[in-house]
Amino acid sequence: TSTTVLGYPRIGPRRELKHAVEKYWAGKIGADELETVARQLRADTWSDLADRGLDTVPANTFAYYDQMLDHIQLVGAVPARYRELGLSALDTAFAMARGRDEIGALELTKWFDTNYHYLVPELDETTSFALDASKPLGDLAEAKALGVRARPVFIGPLTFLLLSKPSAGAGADFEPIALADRLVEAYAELLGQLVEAGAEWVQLDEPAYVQDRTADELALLESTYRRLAALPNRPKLVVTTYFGDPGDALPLLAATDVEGIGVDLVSAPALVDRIAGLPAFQRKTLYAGLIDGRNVWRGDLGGALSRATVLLGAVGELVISTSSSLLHVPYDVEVETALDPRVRERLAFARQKVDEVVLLGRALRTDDGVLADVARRPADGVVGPAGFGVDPAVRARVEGLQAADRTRAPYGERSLAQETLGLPPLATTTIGSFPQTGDVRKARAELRTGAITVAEYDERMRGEIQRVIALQEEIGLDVLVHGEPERNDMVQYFAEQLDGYAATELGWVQSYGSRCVRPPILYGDVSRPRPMTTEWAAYAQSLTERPVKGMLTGPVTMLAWSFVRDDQPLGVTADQVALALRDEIADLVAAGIRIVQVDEPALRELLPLREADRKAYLEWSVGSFRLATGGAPSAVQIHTHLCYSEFGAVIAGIDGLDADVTTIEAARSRMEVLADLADIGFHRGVGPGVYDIHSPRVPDRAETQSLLDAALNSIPAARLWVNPDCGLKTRTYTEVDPALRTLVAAAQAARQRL
Ligand code: THG
Ligand code: ZN
Repeated sequence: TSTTVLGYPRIGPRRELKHAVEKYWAGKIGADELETVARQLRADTWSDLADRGLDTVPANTFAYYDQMLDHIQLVGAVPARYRELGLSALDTAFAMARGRDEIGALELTKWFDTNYHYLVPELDETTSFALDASKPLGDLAEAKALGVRARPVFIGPLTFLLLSKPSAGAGADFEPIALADRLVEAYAELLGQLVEAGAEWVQLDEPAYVQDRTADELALLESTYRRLAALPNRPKLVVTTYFGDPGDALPLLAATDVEGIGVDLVSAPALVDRIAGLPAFQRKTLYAGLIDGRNVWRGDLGGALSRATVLLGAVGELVISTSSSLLHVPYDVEVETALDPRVRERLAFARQKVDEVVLLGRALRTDDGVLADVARRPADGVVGPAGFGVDPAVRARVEGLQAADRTRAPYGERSLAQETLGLPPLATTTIGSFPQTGDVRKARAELRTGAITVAEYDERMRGEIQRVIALQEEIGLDVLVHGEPERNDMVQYFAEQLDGYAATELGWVQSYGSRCVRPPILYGDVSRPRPMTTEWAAYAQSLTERPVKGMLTGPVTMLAWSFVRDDQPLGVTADQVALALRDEIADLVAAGIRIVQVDEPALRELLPLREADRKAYLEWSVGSFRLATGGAPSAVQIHTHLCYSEFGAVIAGIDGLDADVTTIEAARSRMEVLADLADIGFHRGVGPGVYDIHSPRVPDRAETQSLLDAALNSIPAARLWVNPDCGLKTRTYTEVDPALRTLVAAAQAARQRL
């Protein structure tokens, strides 16, 4: 038995990489200094992992921006428009990641069902691969100099192709997977170079095979790995899947001559029995993902030990490992000194997970008492029997829920009752946040450090709200917002106010490139000790005759962007959050708010990777939204907002939310989502964004008008709303002010023509 992990965070325990990369972009440091920071981070990571007792460590998991981006350069698949810039390799990578001058960036999209985002390779018939292995070879040399045994990690050829998209110039029938033969040649060359450089094992990640795959794609997996395994001069290969069950891919892989197979036994514990039933595993090294790589709870070491013991008898060699790369969890829980110790003792971040892997390895290898200790350790990620985090009232309330709690009056009845709002056709609004000015950020920082009192802070926020309301009235918007100056992040803000949630100080996780998030930790039963948003909303409403929207984050998004307890179904946890929101809506209504928006930008994100699991997901996720909003009187208009595109797969779910108005990202995709909505007979209010706020460009009148006309083609004016794509938080007033005036003018002109 030996021990390893599949991958490790790279941003640095204090976000050193983020800071260095952003300084490089700003021209404050050169490439040499950036490279020095990176080399030090790699060395620190490898030394720490080896010191903690891992037998082998992953290499090539470091990336300045994204591992997929590095892989594009490794196999020489850089699109011509970036190659032609004639930049250094580093600057070419950053050009692909961020765009440069007139040239846009590669598309960014979610890495499976995690919160990490990767850059999407663009391939076509003319793509010819050309290997440049300097980065992994450099890693190997660095690790060797430190005296650690490193295992280079790469995205596997098929996952690389399956996650790619055809470039704009590709033929209509072109699919990236057609390039498999060509790409495998590059991998063959890569493996040759790695074995020459002394790599004993190489890890090839094929997580695309935990998603539904066609028979052809499955056959390609087997033939590809037969080919690679047949190479005369190569390191040992371990092919890993994670985030789910590889299903039919498992026996196919086992039938090839690759030496190792890695599986995620946390998300798919039933794999233990399947592996024990496959004789081919008697000749394999199993990389057993027994410690959760993507959630933050201390592992159930007793359970892991008994699974490992079953596997010991069923496989040739056993390597204890994590279920996935540790990229998805923060570095170290030890530094979180402000966390309630009763929460902290249940947590394991990346460093603690390494310790768990090492401990399991020792327990299996020796009989020095560790084994008994480990076996006795209880499962975590659960609220304790001692009662901490348990709220009997919340549990009873969830158990007592009825179908009627999730059902409002029929839409026709509601829309009649909502006529009292007096809104025109093509009503204009915004998504909620206004630009976060330097003053607003300064006030938050000063409150944190104690430089200003709460009263002074509240006064400044009221001043900001007053300004934002006056501006919206002057611009002529119909439904106003208070602008959310008091909110840092739409999930964090509510998590801080709910019981059952904890926050970290340094628990950063990479989201994309240099951007990080600090997901709150949902550890116990959730409840709302007091109203969360009513004061701000009521204050804003007191300043205007026009309706002001109350703004809440929906239950699904509250889970998707947090680390969530795993001792009960997500649907139960979502219902607990939903009840807190339901009470908040009741308070908002009592305070005179007539429109409430419940945002669910992450509805698409938690969608299960396999079709078979999606129905159940949509049932609980949509159900929790309906529970949150189901208590609103008919005259109260419920809005929701969705973004991050690819709505196709959840379109029925969007309908199921039963919101009176749905605002949705659409400007970039030229209103494609409207056709999907029409297909399912969506008949409530829709606000497809006519202003793309993800770009600093201020759209002109003609552009806004043409998007609005496109929308009017599929939605009648009475149900069509006119609004930006998303919140305005990341934009500046110099962009937002003219863009909103253009938006209102376009709506007014269209009304004239009705
Ligand atoms: N909030 C949360 N999670 C999210 C998003 C969000 N996950 C998905 C998506 N949106 C990710 N997008 C971003 C966008 C910006 C940043 C991070 C993720 C970002 N982060 C700051 C940084 O890295 O400098 C830190 C922000 C902070 O100080 O809290 O800019 O909207 N929860
Ligand atoms: Zn949005």
